[in-house]
Amino acid sequence: MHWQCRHQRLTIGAEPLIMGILNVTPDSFSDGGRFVSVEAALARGREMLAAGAHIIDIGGESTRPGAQPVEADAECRRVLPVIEALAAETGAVISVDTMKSVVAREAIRCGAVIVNDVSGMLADPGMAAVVRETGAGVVLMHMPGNPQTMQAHAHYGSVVDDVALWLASRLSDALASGIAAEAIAMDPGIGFGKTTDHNLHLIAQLDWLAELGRPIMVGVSRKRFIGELSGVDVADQRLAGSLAALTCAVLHGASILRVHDVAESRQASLVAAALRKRVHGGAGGRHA
Ligand code: HH2
Repeated sequence: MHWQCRHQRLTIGAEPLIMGILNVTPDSFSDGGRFVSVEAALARGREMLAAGAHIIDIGGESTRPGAQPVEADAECRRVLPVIEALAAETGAVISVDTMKSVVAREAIRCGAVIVNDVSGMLADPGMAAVVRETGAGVVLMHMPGNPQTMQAHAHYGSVVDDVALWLASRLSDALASGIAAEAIAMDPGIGFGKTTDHNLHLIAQLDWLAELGRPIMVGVSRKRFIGELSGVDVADQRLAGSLAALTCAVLHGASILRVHDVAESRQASLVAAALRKRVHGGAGGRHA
């Protein structure tokens, strides 16, 4: 399978793609405030590429529960200089984490090739046109409501069925608006309007989402459910738990992994992907 992101054709195959997180925000839950200057953000981007990241996801608005929205102008001022400089210097595959079509269009002009929209293109009616016209790749993520309200929406019949149905409907709307199937990736939105139990169900039954026929991305890195399960309050001390969740996600079909800790996640993902091949009867067979 391929993920076509403008001129970049990413292979979705044996090796999961690692998307390194670069939040140019003062308030993100884990790395907020650390990379607000262009120089610090660039240095972090270079560091993640050297550690083996395939994609750098640059965001200028925190989506943690209860985070305050940011105006488009301010979001552009945060992300555009970093995208432009990193794209020019490294030629890296860059994704912009935004729900605003204006920010997405400008980010693509500056060199981004993927729009990571945590609202599944529902927040801004102009988003689908930007994706279609530019040929950018797009991540359609499940989030009920918005970051201010999503935890109040953490009620499902069956979380896996409900998220799969929601994503299927976002996928068919995207196709109906003229976006190519090859440009689309899907994400269950771990931690977005979900309890720990919901997150566990989604990760352990990710295979159902793979039935949609598009690459599955997951973001478990350092999230609150890892802290709840392990009793670790400090987000950047949740690496081991994050790798456990990431391994399970890969075993169940995740092929794009949004992470803070690139080298460690890449190592875990390569081992998990090799195991996945054996679990599902790939090369070598049962007794090899
Ligand atoms: N999680 C976050 C942000 N964007 N995008 C996708 N596709 N999937 C995710 O799971 C996802 C995402 C939240 O994490 P982070 O960016 O580290 O924090 P914040 O939103 O506070 O900036």
